[in-house]
This record gives sequence, C-alpha cells and structure tokens, in this order.
Amino acid sequence: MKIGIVCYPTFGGSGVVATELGLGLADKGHNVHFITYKRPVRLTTFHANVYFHEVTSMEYPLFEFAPYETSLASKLVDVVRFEKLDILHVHYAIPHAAVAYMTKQILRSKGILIPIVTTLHGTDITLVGADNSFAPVVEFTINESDGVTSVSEQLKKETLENFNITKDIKVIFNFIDFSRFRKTNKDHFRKAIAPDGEKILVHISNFRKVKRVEDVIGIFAIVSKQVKCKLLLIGDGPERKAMEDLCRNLHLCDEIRFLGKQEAVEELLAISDLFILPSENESFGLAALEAMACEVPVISSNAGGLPEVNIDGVTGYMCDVGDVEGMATRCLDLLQDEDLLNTFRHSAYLQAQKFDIKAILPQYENYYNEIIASVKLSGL
Ligand code: GMT
Repeated sequence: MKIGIVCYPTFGGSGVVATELGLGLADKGHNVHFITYKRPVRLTTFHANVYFHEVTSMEYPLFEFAPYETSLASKLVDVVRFEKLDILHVHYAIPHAAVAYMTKQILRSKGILIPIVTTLHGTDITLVGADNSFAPVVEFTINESDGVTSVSEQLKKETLENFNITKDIKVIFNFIDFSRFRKTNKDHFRKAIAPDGEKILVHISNFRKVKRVEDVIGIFAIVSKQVKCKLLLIGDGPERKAMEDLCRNLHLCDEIRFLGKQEAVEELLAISDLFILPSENESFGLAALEAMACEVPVISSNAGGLPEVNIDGVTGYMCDVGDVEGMATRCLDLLQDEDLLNTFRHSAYLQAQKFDIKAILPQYENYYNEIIASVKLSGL
C-alpha cells in the first residue's frame, strides 16, 4: 500500500504513535509518506520505504497567522496525486481531519478518490476539541472521515458523549515496539544518578497542566521522607519553570533532576523503579506503556483510558486525580517491599505485551483495506 501519514512532528504522543506506525508499516513493505511541517522527532534514520514531504507556507505581511491548513491541504493534494497514494491517515483531529476533508473534496473535483482515516488521540476530543472554537468543525470532519479510530475505549466513549457522531469508531490501541523498549543493563547510569543505591522514580511528559507535574513532585516529597530516592523529570513544556520553582521552594533540588527532552527514554526507564503519571486526563498514556515495557510499574491517576493500560494492584496502582497522599502511599508499598516490586515489574511487562506492535499493526492494515474497499464501492 502507499500510505500518507499526517501528524504533529513534535514530542507529543500522537506524533510518536503516527511515526512509529509509519515506520512499522514501512518495515512490512508499505510505502509510507509523512507529510508535515517538520521531520517527526522519531524519524531519525534513513528507510528505503519512507518519504518525508515538508509543508512550507509562503510568508506575506497580511498574514498575522500563517494559513498552515491551506498549505497542508495543497501539499496533500500534490502528494496524493503524484505519489498515487492509496489512503491518507491523519493523526489528531485538529486541524488534520478538516484539512483531510478539504483535500478529499479538491481531489474529487479532479476525479481522484482518496480514502481518509482519522485517528483520535485524546486532547483533540477531551480538552481542545470540545471547545466551542473547534467543536463544530471537529464533529463534522470526524463524520466526513471514511474511517475513524480511537486509541482507547474510553476515548471512543467520550467522543460519542461530546459529539453527535454518525460514524463507527474503531478502537485500535496504541502499541509498543519491544525491539526498542525493553529492560537493558544500564547500571552505570544508575550509579551516576543514584550513587547510594537510592530508588529512582520517573515522570515523562510534555509538562502541560493536564499532566499535573506538581502532583509528581508532591508525591516525591512525601515518599522521599521515608525512602532514599531520586526523581527524574523528563520532557519539557509550559509548566517546567513553575515546577523548577516548586522544587526550590521544597528544598528538593538535590533529589530531583530535570532532564529536558530525551531521545533515548528507554535507557532512563531501564534504571527506574516506578513511573508516576497523575494526569488530570489521559486518553491512553503511551508514556506509561513505554515504562511498563521496560518493567517499570506505574503509579497513576485513574483518569480517561489509563485503566485500560495500567491494571490496579497488578501492574501498578491507580488513585483518584489529585490524591497525592494515596499515590505516595502506593509508591511506598512497592518501594519498601522488594519482592512485591519485582512481582509488579514482571506483571507490567506481561501487560505491555498485549500492546505489542506486532499485534496492533495488522489491525491498522486490515482497517485500511476495509476502508479502501468501501470507498471504492461507493465511488466518487
Ligand atoms: O499528552 C499529550 O498532551 C499529547 C497528546 C498528543 O496528542 O500528542 O497525547 C495524547 O495522545 C497520546 C497518543 O495516543 C496518548 O497516549 C495520550 O494519553 C494523549 N494525551 C491525553 O489524552 C492528555
């Protein structure tokens, strides 16, 4: 198949999923064309079946906001026509589902039929998509997509609750590539970060409000009073400065390290004992899955789709959003009982295997074939 993938190229979960999906499909022999404004962060090496088309916008003094959607649609029309794509898969509804709709209409006027699949990732529905400034377009363009997928059952439920959806939504879970995410021996890293045998807690996110990084620090403040430990904060975003200030105010700067954006997160997960994810909302929690694949149990909130990934009392623990005391207690339960921690480590790994890329990729391939066939049947 010749597949076009549109996504945000930055460190967000949707861009990561889109890129890993494209690379996985390319490994299976498909030709994959990424179309976005920057090379996606996980698209680092050459692959014979992978193409990257950069979207550029013309600058003009009249434009206070560069009309990216127009440039993207124009690029998509061009790539679909000249590369003869079979399907266009757009990740994150805003603005990609709307751009895909426009692209489809333009191509239709030229006698070309391009099937569109939209994948909903979370905040495009729950936080941003539900806002009046986007909602009518989100609803319309989801319904106009030929196929719609959601990364969790809970996100599908919320989409149906928030919008008047006439299309079937297929749940295809996010996935993990075990050839990359697995526990490896990185003891030299561990010694550098925790020289006195301290336990290592870790959090990875884009430091947006929805991640509640202040709760991660609050949990650590309680835990570190009873167990010698360190906290690694990986990622960057709008809340980082406030979080650095909070660490200073709590006199925890020696125990907490801000590592910024990291490429090889699996190497840091390999030395971690617990992953903390207290999010206000989380449609899936890809970062938690990555931790579990590296045998790191997860202490999380029970928001959104997290219960579909993290099994309470088995692969980690879940508490209500904002229950900092509860999450700290659960951390201590595991950190103070090495046998229990090891049992949870193994269970986390086993649960992660349910999301193995090898099992999930064929679901996308079958879905693409189904959508292409049904679009062909309905014609122009
Ligand atoms: O977490 C974010 O804010 C980034 C966002 C994105 O679209 O990049 O992540 C969403 O998509 C991820 C991949 O499907 C999911 O694992 C995250 O749970 C989801 N984030 C939220 O729902 C807050």
